Amino acid sequence: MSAARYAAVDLGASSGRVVVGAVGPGELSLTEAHRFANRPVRLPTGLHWDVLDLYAGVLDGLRAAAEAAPVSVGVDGWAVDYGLLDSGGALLGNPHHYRDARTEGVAEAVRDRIGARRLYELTGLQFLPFNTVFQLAAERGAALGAADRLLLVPDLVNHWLTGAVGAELTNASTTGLLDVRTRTWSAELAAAVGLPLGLLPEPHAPGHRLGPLTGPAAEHTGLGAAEVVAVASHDTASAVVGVPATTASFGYLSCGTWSLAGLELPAPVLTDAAREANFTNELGLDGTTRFLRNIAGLWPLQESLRTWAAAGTPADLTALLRAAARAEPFAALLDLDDPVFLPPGDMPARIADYCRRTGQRPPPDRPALVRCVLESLALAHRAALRQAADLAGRDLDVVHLVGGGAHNALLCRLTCDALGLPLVAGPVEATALGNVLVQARADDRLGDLAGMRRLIAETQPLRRYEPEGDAGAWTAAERRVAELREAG
Ligand code: LFR
Repeated sequence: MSAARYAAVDLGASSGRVVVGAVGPGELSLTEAHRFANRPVRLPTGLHWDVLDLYAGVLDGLRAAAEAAPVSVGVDGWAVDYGLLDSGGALLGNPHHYRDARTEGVAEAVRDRIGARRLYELTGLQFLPFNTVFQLAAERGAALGAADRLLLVPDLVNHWLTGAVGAELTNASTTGLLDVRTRTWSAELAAAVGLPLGLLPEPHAPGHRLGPLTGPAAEHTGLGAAEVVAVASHDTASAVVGVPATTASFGYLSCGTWSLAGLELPAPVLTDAAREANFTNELGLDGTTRFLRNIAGLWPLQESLRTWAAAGTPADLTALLRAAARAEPFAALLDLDDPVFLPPGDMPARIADYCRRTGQRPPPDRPALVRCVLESLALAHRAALRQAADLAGRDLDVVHLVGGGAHNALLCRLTCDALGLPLVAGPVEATALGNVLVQARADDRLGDLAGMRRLIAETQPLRRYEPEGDAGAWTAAERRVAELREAG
């Protein structure tokens, strides 16, 4: 059987891209067809996504992918954000960006009104101010009143490509509106934020066929013969599919703009301890639970690079990472859960302010700042994975770090040492691979999740790290971060 091709659309917070995956017996490879910028726009109404520009990028990408004659198309993207459509199908305004400040205060008020315990019992979700349920409570203006449908961003793209209306489950599970036990929308929670339940479309699982590309999408791309298949449309869910695990006792770090640190479990953990530790139970492929926690990830570093570039003094990241590897260890540390690191802005200034506020010397130069950010991230990885294992009653024998962070050898080294566990770095493209493999399975080319992962492990370049260095220094640093958190 020769290889078949699938087009994966992956929408990220700073860029989107379309890749073509080739899948055959013992064969799995990706070729990028098109990459485009995702530039959020600040309007008087807040921080928005330019979703039409993104969709234009998707169409151009699919047109470029058409040459490879893909059997199907799958779309994944970041979670929680949504578009509202009126009864004629028109988009009611540009979707808000989850880093917009409109949920400030609102999220806490809604949580306190419903009760943190009740929310967790129903949804199993970590408290993040931008969960869809809180964004809806913060909706101003007339859009919600005029809305007939709410579609999460990948579902919106699928709708424009095919006309189909639906809610893919892995992404629906991030909204704070899905009942974690029944996997249906919670009437109680929709009512609590004044959302008519009818706005939420019927959920479907990854692998569901949505139909062929139609209308302008088919015309523009030349892909009228291809079908759109729902993949694990939450990018993190696709990334977890793309983890090349070969044993059951693995932890994962999906590390890009965010780091998502956790375990794959057969069922949610809904204990008070899991809620208090702010762990989430999002849905994965084949009914699995993604028991994980959000960590700031590479965002503080990316925002620092952006700030320097905007000031006309861009950094050479490769040289900077080399210098950071030689910088003084544990000079300053950050609690990356501190809300000051969430919104866009001048991150180096914020890091310096944070250090002053917590009685630490601000990093004196860029390498020191990068060292501080990456050590803090490694410590957050350690804390989250150890806590996940503890809460789920599991032992870990290996950690997989997938996503863009796998490129960053210093981060991988620091994370491996902080955790004191073997770490397998890669694939960088775990999300796109997970997207492609779910399509290949819908095309009857693959079997279970373990088989998909075996194919990734056999075909993708991976790098293994073994822990080195002074374990005691990491324990001491962990204690310092805990103290910073308590003091903050
Ligand atoms: C990662 C991610 C996270 C989600 C955050 C916001 O790209 O999807 O899983 O919490 O973005 O949507």
